[in-house]
Amino acid sequence: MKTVITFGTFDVFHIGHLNILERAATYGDQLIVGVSSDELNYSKKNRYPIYSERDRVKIISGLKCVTSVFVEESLELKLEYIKKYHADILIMGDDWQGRFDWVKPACEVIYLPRTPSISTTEIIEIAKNR
Ligand code: C2G
Repeated sequence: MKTVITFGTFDVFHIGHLNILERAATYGDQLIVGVSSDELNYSKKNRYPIYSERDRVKIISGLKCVTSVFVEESLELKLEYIKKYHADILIMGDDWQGRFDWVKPACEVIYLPRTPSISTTEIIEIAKNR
Protein backbone atom coordinates (compact mmCIF):
# COMPACT_ATOMS: atom_id res chain seq x y z
CA MET A 1 0.00 0.00 0.00
CA LYS A 2 1.61 3.25 -1.18
CA THR A 3 0.60 6.48 0.59
CA VAL A 4 0.91 9.92 -0.98
CA ILE A 5 0.75 13.07 1.13
CA THR A 6 0.28 16.66 -0.05
CA PHE A 7 -0.35 20.05 1.55
CA GLY A 8 -2.08 23.25 0.63
CA THR A 9 -4.44 26.03 1.62
CA PHE A 10 -6.94 25.28 -1.17
CA ASP A 11 -8.67 28.61 -0.62
CA VAL A 12 -11.40 29.48 -3.18
CA PHE A 13 -11.05 25.96 -4.59
CA HIS A 14 -10.25 25.96 -8.33
CA ILE A 15 -9.22 23.72 -11.23
CA GLY A 16 -5.48 24.01 -10.40
CA HIS A 17 -6.21 22.54 -6.96
CA LEU A 18 -8.29 19.69 -8.41
CA ASN A 19 -5.65 18.92 -11.05
CA ILE A 20 -2.81 18.56 -8.56
CA LEU A 21 -4.88 16.42 -6.17
CA GLU A 22 -6.05 14.11 -8.97
CA ARG A 23 -2.50 13.80 -10.33
CA ALA A 24 -1.03 13.23 -6.85
CA ALA A 25 -3.53 10.43 -6.21
CA THR A 26 -2.26 8.49 -9.26
CA TYR A 27 1.16 8.10 -7.57
CA GLY A 28 -0.17 5.79 -4.85
CA ASP A 29 -3.09 3.84 -3.38
CA GLN A 30 -4.23 6.54 -1.00
CA LEU A 31 -3.92 10.32 -0.84
CA ILE A 32 -3.69 12.16 2.48
CA VAL A 33 -4.09 15.95 2.36
CA GLY A 34 -2.87 18.46 4.95
CA VAL A 35 -5.03 21.58 4.70
CA SER A 36 -3.25 24.66 6.08
CA SER A 37 -4.91 26.10 9.17
CA ASP A 38 -6.29 29.64 9.14
CA GLU A 39 -3.51 30.66 11.54
CA LEU A 40 -0.76 29.11 9.38
CA ASN A 41 -2.16 31.02 6.42
CA TYR A 42 -2.18 34.25 8.36
CA SER A 43 1.42 33.74 9.40
CA LYS A 44 2.48 33.05 5.77
CA LYS A 45 0.40 35.58 3.86
CA ASN A 46 -0.63 38.13 6.48
CA ARG A 47 -4.31 37.57 5.74
CA TYR A 48 -6.88 34.95 6.60
CA PRO A 49 -8.22 32.77 3.78
CA ILE A 50 -11.59 33.69 2.21
CA TYR A 51 -12.96 30.21 3.03
CA SER A 52 -12.73 29.06 6.64
CA GLU A 53 -10.53 26.15 7.65
CA ARG A 54 -13.64 24.09 8.39
CA ASP A 55 -15.10 24.69 4.91
CA ARG A 56 -11.76 24.07 3.16
CA VAL A 57 -11.40 20.76 5.02
CA LYS A 58 -14.96 19.82 4.07
CA ILE A 59 -14.43 20.62 0.38
CA ILE A 60 -11.20 18.58 0.16
CA SER A 61 -12.74 15.69 2.15
CA GLY A 62 -15.57 15.52 -0.39
CA LEU A 63 -13.27 14.79 -3.34
CA LYS A 64 -13.23 11.29 -4.84
CA CYS A 65 -9.43 11.25 -5.18
CA VAL A 66 -8.81 12.12 -1.49
CA THR A 67 -8.63 9.40 1.19
CA SER A 68 -8.35 11.57 4.28
CA VAL A 69 -7.68 15.12 5.43
CA PHE A 70 -6.04 16.73 8.45
CA VAL A 71 -5.26 20.32 9.43
CA GLU A 72 -1.64 21.41 8.83
CA GLU A 73 -0.64 23.66 11.73
CA SER A 74 2.97 24.44 10.73
CA LEU A 75 5.22 24.13 7.65
CA GLU A 76 8.02 22.87 9.91
CA LEU A 77 5.97 19.85 11.05
CA LYS A 78 6.15 18.20 7.59
CA LEU A 79 8.38 15.38 8.85
CA GLU A 80 6.08 14.64 11.79
CA TYR A 81 3.04 14.47 9.48
CA ILE A 82 4.91 12.24 7.00
CA LYS A 83 5.78 9.81 9.81
CA LYS A 84 2.35 9.94 11.43
CA TYR A 85 0.57 9.06 8.17
CA HIS A 86 3.31 6.65 6.97
CA ALA A 87 3.62 8.59 3.72
CA ASP A 88 5.87 7.14 1.01
CA ILE A 89 5.75 10.19 -1.29
CA LEU A 90 5.32 13.92 -0.69
CA ILE A 91 3.88 15.72 -3.72
CA MET A 92 3.71 19.50 -4.12
CA GLY A 93 3.28 21.94 -6.99
CA ASP A 94 6.50 23.24 -8.52
CA ASP A 95 6.06 26.69 -6.98
CA TRP A 96 7.52 24.84 -3.97
CA GLN A 97 10.40 23.33 -6.01
CA GLY A 98 13.23 22.29 -3.68
CA ARG A 99 11.59 23.76 -0.57
CA PHE A 100 10.73 20.43 1.04
CA ASP A 101 13.78 18.43 -0.08
CA TRP A 102 14.84 18.30 3.57
CA VAL A 103 12.25 15.52 4.21
CA LYS A 104 13.91 13.28 1.59
CA PRO A 105 15.50 10.91 4.12
CA ALA A 106 11.93 10.04 5.22
CA CYS A 107 10.15 9.80 1.85
CA GLU A 108 10.31 10.50 -1.87
CA VAL A 109 9.57 14.13 -2.86
CA ILE A 110 7.98 15.03 -6.20
CA TYR A 111 7.11 18.51 -7.50
CA LEU A 112 4.46 18.53 -10.22
CA PRO A 113 3.99 21.39 -12.72
CA ARG A 114 1.35 23.91 -11.64
CA THR A 115 -1.75 24.42 -13.77
CA PRO A 116 -0.96 27.62 -15.72
CA SER A 117 -2.94 30.86 -15.54
CA ILE A 118 -5.00 30.26 -12.41
CA SER A 119 -4.49 31.14 -8.77
CA THR A 120 -6.62 32.13 -5.78
CA THR A 121 -4.95 35.57 -5.77
CA GLU A 122 -5.91 36.16 -9.43
CA ILE A 123 -9.49 35.01 -8.84
CA ILE A 124 -9.81 37.45 -5.91
CA GLU A 125 -8.39 40.31 -8.04
CA ILE A 126 -10.71 39.55 -10.97
CA ALA A 127 -13.75 39.34 -8.65
CA LYS A 128 -12.80 42.68 -7.04
CA ASN A 129 -12.69 44.43 -10.40
CA ARG A 130 -16.00 43.10 -11.74
N1 C2G B 1 -1.46 24.57 -7.47
C1 C2G B 1 -1.32 24.15 -8.79
N2 C2G B 1 -1.71 24.97 -9.82
C2 C2G B 1 -2.23 26.19 -9.56
C3 C2G B 1 -2.40 26.63 -8.24
C4 C2G B 1 -2.00 25.79 -7.20
O1 C2G B 1 -0.82 23.03 -9.05
N3 C2G B 1 -2.57 26.96 -10.60
C5 C2G B 1 -1.03 23.69 -6.38
C6 C2G B 1 0.11 24.28 -5.54
O2 C2G B 1 1.35 24.13 -6.20
C7 C2G B 1 0.01 23.46 -4.27
C8 C2G B 1 -1.51 23.17 -4.19
O3 C2G B 1 -2.07 23.47 -5.47
O4 C2G B 1 0.73 22.24 -4.38
C9 C2G B 1 -2.19 24.04 -3.15
O5 C2G B 1 -1.90 25.39 -3.46
P1 C2G B 1 -2.19 26.53 -2.40
O6 C2G B 1 -3.57 26.39 -1.90
O7 C2G B 1 -1.74 27.82 -2.99
O8 C2G B 1 -1.27 26.08 -1.21
P2 C2G B 1 -0.16 26.93 -0.50
O9 C2G B 1 -0.76 28.16 0.09
O10 C2G B 1 0.99 27.03 -1.42
O11 C2G B 1 0.14 26.01 0.76
O12 C2G B 1 2.78 23.20 3.38
C10 C2G B 1 2.61 23.84 2.15
C11 C2G B 1 1.50 24.78 2.16
O13 C2G B 1 0.44 24.37 2.95
C12 C2G B 1 1.07 25.02 0.73
